[in-house]
Amino acid sequence: MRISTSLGSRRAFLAAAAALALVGCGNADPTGPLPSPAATTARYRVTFDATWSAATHPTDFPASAHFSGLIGGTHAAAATFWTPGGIATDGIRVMAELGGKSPLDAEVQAAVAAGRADRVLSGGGIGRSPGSVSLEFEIDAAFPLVTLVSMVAPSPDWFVGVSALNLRPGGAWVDRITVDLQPYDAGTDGGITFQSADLTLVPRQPIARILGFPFQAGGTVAPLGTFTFRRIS
Ligand SMILES: [Ca+2]
Repeated sequence: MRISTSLGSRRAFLAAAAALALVGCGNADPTGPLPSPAATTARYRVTFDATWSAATHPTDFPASAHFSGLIGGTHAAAATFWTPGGIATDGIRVMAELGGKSPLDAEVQAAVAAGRADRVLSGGGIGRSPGSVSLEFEIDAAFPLVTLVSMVAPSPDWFVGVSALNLRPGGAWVDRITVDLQPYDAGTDGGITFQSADLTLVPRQPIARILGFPFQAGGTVAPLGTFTFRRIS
């Protein structure tokens, strides 16, 4: 860069330098340098981009399509809050049927007390799909797994989310990871349409991906959106 000695140009140069300094500082700048991948703690922003719409899933698409507030936690491998093929806890049942954060938050908190989890993650929902929402959180190397879920609403007991997603595989924090969100059935309500009346299942059935009606279109079930986890510091 050429530096002029004239006062006006020097002022412009200083303003430009100050702007660059502003861009360069602040850990929240996703383009800035990140601390070591081996750091013991990291901070992430997860963005839930919901693509679910009448265009992606035309069968019975409900007029008030939305997603409940994000709920979950950071934890170690010793904790599991849901898994495909497993039976829903009361926390997963209430989240998937009603969009409630409790008692899933209490289940995470109990795991924190038992030394198997580190934090409850709780964020906003998406009032109308398609849409997006973000949540920032700290995560510790001793608890590098993330479980995070949201109810597909309205629905009997359908949800999207991740279970035990490892943000520190091989001892290195990932800079960015995007996960497709497939619809799951919590196995606690037998309704088959978005607006079905309550039909409690006793006993509960295993949590399973929904591979057919009403999400299938053109022979496949498209994801309802994505979670993108970006390390920000
Ligand atoms: Ca069900």
